[in-house]
Amino acid sequence: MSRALELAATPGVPLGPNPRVGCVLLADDGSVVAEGFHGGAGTPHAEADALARAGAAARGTTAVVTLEPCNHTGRTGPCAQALLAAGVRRVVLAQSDPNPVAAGGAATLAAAGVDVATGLLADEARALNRVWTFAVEHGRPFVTWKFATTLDGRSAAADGTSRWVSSRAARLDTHRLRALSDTMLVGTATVAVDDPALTVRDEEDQPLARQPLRAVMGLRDLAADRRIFDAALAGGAETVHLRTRDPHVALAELFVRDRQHVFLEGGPTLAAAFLAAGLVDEIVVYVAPALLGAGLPAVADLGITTITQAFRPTVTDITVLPGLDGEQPNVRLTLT
Ligand code: AOF
Ligand code: ZN
Repeated sequence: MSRALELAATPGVPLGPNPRVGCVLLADDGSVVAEGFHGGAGTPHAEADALARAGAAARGTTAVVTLEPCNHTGRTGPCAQALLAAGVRRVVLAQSDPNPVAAGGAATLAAAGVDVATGLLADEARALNRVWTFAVEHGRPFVTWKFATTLDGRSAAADGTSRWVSSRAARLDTHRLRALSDTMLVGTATVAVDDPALTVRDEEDQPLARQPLRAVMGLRDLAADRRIFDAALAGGAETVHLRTRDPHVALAELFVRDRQHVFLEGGPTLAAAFLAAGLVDEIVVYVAPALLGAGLPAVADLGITTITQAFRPTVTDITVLPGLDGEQPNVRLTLT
């Protein structure tokens, strides 16, 4: 199963909307007959990939697979049927499929007389597909709220300027994290005031080939000349204006568009709305060694009036980002 997890994590597989899955076919003596992995939506599932490589040698083998074999015909055929047709005798799987459309393969296989064992390295398999699992189980995208702050909790100066609170190293790190999401989301006020391009760029400031969806939410009309609407600037990245103030509605609309990981980038009103709705699943904050004394907070009023009401997320990582070109280091905190 460790090997199947490695196969699932094969580099270069495009991000979402499908999970990463690996499969190893074993002979009775424990030797590997064939290996396979899923290369992204529309390509063969991991089991089908391994079965194709094994050919007739698949008969009588044990299939070790990181996700419950699917039981449905989606973009490709059902893996449970393919395993049966190939004569696989035993299936060992890690994570049960949380997707109700595809689930049921374990029961189908067992009913046909295949010996099925579930749960081996299930935590590792869930962690590998953390965002996909979350989105399927909750019926909405996973939300990462990212902000940059000074030592005294300011994300912009009193005149609204925020270029740049954090260091170049921190901004490069932000682009790396943006690229791991499938959607960047800001409020209409941020687009009107800051006019961000919301593109993902490399160290040479060139747009990456794959750009996350650029989403803006809020009721305010936006001028067409805002940089977020400039497709040429972003290597063809799409933009959507969600005409709602309700985070639940916005996430529902994004989920319908197969979005699984929203990178929420402000501003303070939008962040407060998501926090108040309990819709922030992870926080990434860049702390810069700067003091403003006055200025705009990262998040608007949450209605908290006394210290016992403080929102206290759990720190999962602290990383120092060394300064580039003589800049001071910044600190990145990750919290859930
Ligand atoms: C498997 N093996 O390798 C994967 C599975 O649209 P489709 O046909 O690609 O189906 C996608 C769904 O199938 C996905 O949401 C998940 O439930 C399951 N993925 N199942 O047996 C695989 N990638
Ligand atoms: Zn399948």
